Amino acid sequence: KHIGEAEAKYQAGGSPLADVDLYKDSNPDAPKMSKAEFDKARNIYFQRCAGCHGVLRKGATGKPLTPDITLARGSEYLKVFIKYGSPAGMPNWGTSGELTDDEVDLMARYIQQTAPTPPEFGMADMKQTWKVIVPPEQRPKKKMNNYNISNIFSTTLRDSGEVALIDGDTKKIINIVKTGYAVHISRISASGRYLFVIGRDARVNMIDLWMEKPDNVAEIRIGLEARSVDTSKFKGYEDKLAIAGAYWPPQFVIMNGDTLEPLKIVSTRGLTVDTQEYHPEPRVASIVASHFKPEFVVNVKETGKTMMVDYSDITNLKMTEIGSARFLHDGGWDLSKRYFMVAANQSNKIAAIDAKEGKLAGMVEVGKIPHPGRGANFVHPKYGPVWATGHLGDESIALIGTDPKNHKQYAWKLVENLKSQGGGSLFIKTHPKSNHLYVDNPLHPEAKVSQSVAVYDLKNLQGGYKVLPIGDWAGLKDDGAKRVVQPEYNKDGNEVWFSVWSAKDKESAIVIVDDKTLELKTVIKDPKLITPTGHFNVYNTQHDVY
Ligand code: DHE
Repeated sequence: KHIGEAEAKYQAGGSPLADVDLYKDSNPDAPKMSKAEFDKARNIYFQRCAGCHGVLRKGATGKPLTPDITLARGSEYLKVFIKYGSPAGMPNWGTSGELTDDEVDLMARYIQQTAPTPPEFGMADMKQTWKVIVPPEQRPKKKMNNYNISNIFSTTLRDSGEVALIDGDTKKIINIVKTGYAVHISRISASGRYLFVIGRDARVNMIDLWMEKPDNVAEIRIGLEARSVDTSKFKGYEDKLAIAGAYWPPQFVIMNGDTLEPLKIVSTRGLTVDTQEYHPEPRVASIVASHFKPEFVVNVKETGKTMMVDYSDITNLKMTEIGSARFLHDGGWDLSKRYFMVAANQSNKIAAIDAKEGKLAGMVEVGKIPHPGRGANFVHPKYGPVWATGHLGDESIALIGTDPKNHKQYAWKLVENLKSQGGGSLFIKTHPKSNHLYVDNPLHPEAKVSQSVAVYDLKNLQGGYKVLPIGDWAGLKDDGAKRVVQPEYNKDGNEVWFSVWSAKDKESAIVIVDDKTLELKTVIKDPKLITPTGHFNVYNTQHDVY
């Protein structure tokens, strides 16, 4: 199996646009399709193909598939490509059994039609979906429960469209909260009171952790498909504003931090950083809130630009546009929280964005398809503060120097490469109180690797890694995929939590490891823990500890 395929399958996670009824009369030059055939193909396209090839099929990490190109190739050629895949990363949808020959034929005809354009989603649409479930004046004036809320974990239950709030002290489920579908991330307001989550379907939920039983207090849809949300953290603006970014339409929206009332929508359509050509659908990837200025750091995938959005005056909105490389995806702060390290994943680079000066501090060539999550920060005996990322496309762990003041010669350089279990890594994590660095490999083709995690001793990085069989430790009753996803520490930094993620009809679990002994501490199992993926500790997320 070639590496690009893991990346392509990862991007084929399914889009809510699959359910939007879009039918265009077929292109007169394209092979004929009935409406029923078109609808079926459109659904498959948004489930499997749009992640790489784009909603409008203009190309992103995958090649463009507009009719000017596909008609010239012709049905027979396209069918072979779809069925058998290509070494460049196109999955073998036919021979892998995921599409039948009839479906391969259908898709070959579909991509010769003009791509249907999904509708826009503006202020009126947002307002229609906006609900204040508990208005601010009816909310508690103080914390009404006995939970140690800074050690709560918000765990995505991907396929059930919920998050589980789990008490990090007792390991008991506090509540299962209804949210959008396949919540991508959880973020915490500056005060630590409010939890914000966003579903793939662009539904944002705001949960009040002060309620006797923490639950939703507001909700809105900000588009048709999305991945990112955050809230204002600069002094004087704590809990004041929220922001969410959409994949479709390509835009972000600034909202009231109390109620989610939408205030200002900004389009990200524009020119790419390198060839400076117009791109019709630059998706909003990671968003973080700056600690240095009243700014949101908004990373735009297809244009390869980071927008520093000044929220101090949203009527006269000022934005600094920092160009780096395509295609910006995920990232996290360095140890000082001044530099945002963002993966330009198809360029195999990490860009360091200086949030204090509002400019590009450096670009570092790393391994194939860096995928840090938020990355991992620690102090290296020789290189000083470093930030680390794993990769989807190879087995390297890149350590990058992040201290231009006291370790100038190493700043924004790849100072060391560690070897891990293999590619297919999504997340890496450490904690200021820990001597360990954990690296997952949920997309590795071998079960032995995808069901385990590698741990390095920060005091002896050259000593290699130890493998913890997290999937086995879960002791699940059926033989699911058991992909081990996302190491996350508790507040004290002495436990590490992992999701053991199997399909929705199979048992999944959360496995907790004692960080000192690297032994199993607890397994959380519950019939309600359906497809757990990301999990976010309140304190560590609130303070950007990673
Ligand atoms: Fe993610 C972070 C997009 C697939 C779990 N993911 C992110 C971010 C983006 C993103 C833009 C950064 C958000 C931020 O910091 O503001 N993810 C995408 C995709 O486009 C992609 C490739 C394909 C898709 O169809 O969604 C994708 N992601 C996945 C998965 O398959 C995962 C494992 C499970 C799932 O939800 O489907 C997954 N992504 C996560 C998690 C984070 C994340 C847990 C947050 C990591 C963190 O530590 O901050």
